Amino acid sequence: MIERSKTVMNDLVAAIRNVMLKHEITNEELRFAVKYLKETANTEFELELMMENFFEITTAHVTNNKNSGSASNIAGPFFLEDAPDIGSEGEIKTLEEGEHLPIVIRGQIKDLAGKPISGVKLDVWHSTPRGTYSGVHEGIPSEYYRAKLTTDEMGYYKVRTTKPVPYQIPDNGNTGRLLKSMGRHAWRPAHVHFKAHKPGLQEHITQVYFNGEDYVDSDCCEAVIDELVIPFVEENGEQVIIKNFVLDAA
Ligand code: MBD
Ligand code: FE
Repeated sequence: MIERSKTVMNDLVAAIRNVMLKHEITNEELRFAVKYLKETANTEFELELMMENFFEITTAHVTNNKNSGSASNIAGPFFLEDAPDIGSEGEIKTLEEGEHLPIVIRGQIKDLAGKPISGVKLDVWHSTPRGTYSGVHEGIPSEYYRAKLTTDEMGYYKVRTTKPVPYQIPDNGNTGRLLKSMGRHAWRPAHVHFKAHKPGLQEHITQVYFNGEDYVDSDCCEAVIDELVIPFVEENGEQVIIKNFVLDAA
């Protein structure tokens, strides 16, 4: 731990000092930054959001550089334990009100040797058709828009739900304001989150994005990875996203 800190923190301080010198940061600007960070930390969820927005994708890239399975991606702030268990195939509870497009997400989970893996617990969660998250934002109980699947004996899973929409990070908070001051917007493209785990395998956190949609090329979290941008295919009149997984060993 101390060795790690010696290496990393000395580098980090040096990197920040280089930026300060390059841009001739004044003491007033340093004080402003400290005040901004303090305010961020004193606002519930805001420091977490800021760090996830700017740096979580980098830890995903570190993981992906070491692994040979499918690409990991950021978790974001809205995973909840204890989503409804629906077996290998089922429906996510959705609210039928308003505009919503029914979709199917299905796929197969294999190990690095190409062998299907049964009994993988696969959490799936995503926004409502209004761009909010259940159990987090007002008015949607947590058993909606989330489910825990378990792959069948051939590693398959299949879930019916509604299509999520782009998500806007609160633009009146310190993360949204910082993004704006950087000339960037606070939107994420529509996405579906996944977390796969089974003893003996690495826990795998990822997302999928939809081919050709808004903000896929300008995600405020810069988290879109080509491999995770998936086209809809039509199967029996249904709009289907096929997301397969290859999981690395623990
Ligand atoms: C989200 O839904 C999300 O996925 C991330 C990474 C950040 C904020 C909201
Ligand atoms: Fe999200």
